Amino acid sequence: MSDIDTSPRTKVVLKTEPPRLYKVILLNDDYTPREFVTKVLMTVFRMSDAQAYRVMMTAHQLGACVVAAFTKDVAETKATEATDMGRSKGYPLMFSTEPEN
Ligand code: TYC
Repeated sequence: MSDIDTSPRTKVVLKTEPPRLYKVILLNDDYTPREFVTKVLMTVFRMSDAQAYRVMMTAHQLGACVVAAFTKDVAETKATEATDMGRSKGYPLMFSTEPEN
């Protein structure tokens, strides 16, 4: 047997951070019909009618409402899809994204 010590002297510590989440925010406007906003929330964010109505009314009354949080890609895709549904009908409906924390 050799006298050479071949045991590793460095310890590898694996650190994985959970992915940063991004909020999707619904912004109020004066033109998009309430029922249409509710329908978009149900379609894109899979909310119940009651949930979607509550989120829509919160944005209507306060100016904006957090819809949900997702990974960056998913948040941006959903915000674009929801904004485009309004644009396709000529409405200024707007969804934005921002990092959580
Ligand atoms: N304020 C709009 C109206 O009175 C309805 C509306 C609610 C639009 C929420 C956008 O994010 C919104 N018709």
